[in-house]
Amino acid sequence: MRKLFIPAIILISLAACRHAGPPEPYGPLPSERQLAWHEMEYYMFVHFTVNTFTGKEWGYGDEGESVFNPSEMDCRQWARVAKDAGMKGIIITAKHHDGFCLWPSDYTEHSVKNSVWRNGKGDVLRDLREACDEFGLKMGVYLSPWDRNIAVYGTPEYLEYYRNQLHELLTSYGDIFEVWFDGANGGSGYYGGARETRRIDNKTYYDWPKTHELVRKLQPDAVMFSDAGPDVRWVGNESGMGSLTNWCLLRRDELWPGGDFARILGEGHEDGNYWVPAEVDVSIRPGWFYHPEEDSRVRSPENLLELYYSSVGRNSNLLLNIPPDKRGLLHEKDVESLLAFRKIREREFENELAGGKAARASSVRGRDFKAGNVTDGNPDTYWTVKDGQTAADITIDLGQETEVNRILIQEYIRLGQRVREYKVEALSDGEWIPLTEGTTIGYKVIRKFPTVRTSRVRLTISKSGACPVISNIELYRAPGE
Ligand code: FUL
Repeated sequence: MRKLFIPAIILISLAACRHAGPPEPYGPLPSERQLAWHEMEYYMFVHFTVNTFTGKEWGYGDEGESVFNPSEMDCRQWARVAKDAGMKGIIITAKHHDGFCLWPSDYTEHSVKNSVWRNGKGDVLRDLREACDEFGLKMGVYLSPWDRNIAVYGTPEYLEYYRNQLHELLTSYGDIFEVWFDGANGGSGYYGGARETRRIDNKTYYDWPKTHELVRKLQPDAVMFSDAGPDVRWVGNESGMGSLTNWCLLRRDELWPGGDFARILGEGHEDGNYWVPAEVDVSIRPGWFYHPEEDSRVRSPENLLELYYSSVGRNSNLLLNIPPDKRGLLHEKDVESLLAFRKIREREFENELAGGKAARASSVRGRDFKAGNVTDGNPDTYWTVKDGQTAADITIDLGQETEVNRILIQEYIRLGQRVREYKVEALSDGEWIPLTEGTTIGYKVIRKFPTVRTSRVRLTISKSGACPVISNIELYRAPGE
């Protein structure tokens, strides 16, 4: 009897262990379209319009269509460069504040159709679609809500105009991954000849919910960006800086595009009731549009790498603007810097040291959620602990003394964003020494620290909204330091 009884207990507890189910989701969760967006990480912004030819940043709206005349227009060059740079998509200013449309819109005369470029038969959006398809890139559109050209701007009629244009863009150019709604509204403009200042109420004028509905209907897989989402939020600055504390969560109903929310947008809201992650938009040059006098002020590859750490490394996507010049080409200086940035980025993350290495945790929820899941290279497996445990640690055993100076950590965000405080330490001469510490993790953080020689690296999560769920940890020895 006794002999039978003991194995039965073991069997029962083994079975319980094996069948421990996944934790319940915690808080707001990302949609499938947002999950796909997170994985985009790094893509190109293209600012191109009459400003490229007039030298302005904000066209007044009275520019003649003939001004737009790129001499060597080639969207394939943009796409090839984006691909070679390691980017996954391109978002284009289909219409900037000046109101000039890069596609032959049926709703205005102020577009490429009345330019001399290709005798009015050109369509930048069509060219870009073909180029993106050829190079395996996703495509996104920016359609400025502020329009300084059109007479009806400021009236309800404009909203119909704006939605008609959105309808054209979202039905004529294939799958769109992101629709970009700018919050800028400056006031003065041409407005069909009125040449006056028009003020609108950012909060109410655009009736955003109706526009959002239209986008959802026409392109259900597209995310919508604005200061306040609904799917992706502005990071609150244009200098390339993601916030160190960065919740993918937002009380988005309290905010609206163009409102004064820069500080909130950096961190998001820990108690936000929607998943609205941050996107860092920044230009490779001082301006958003091409100006020859800025040719000497293109960001260096090293500077771009810093931007990468302060955006992708801080749980944000990086939307990097590379403005085409008057030829309609990305300028040689920008291309050179961009491609060199790819090289140094690849060198930075060349040697992943944790992959396949053993890991041990302070506790484990069950067999399916073991510590080793963080080093198995599979984004669908994760380490987690029992419900109610909001502090835990996990140690990666590198097997031998190894130099390390970067750590990459990812939460399994399908179950929500949880971690509020963590630290990373290394075992050195029998003692745990601090390497780095932080607050939020989310989709991804990458942290730098001075090179250390160690055989073990430990991540300790000291505060978490619910049991932490970590899908991936990577360690690197980047050159230098
Ligand atoms: C701002 C605009 O005013 C700039 O011209 C640029 O398009 C930038 C991305 O957004 O709000």
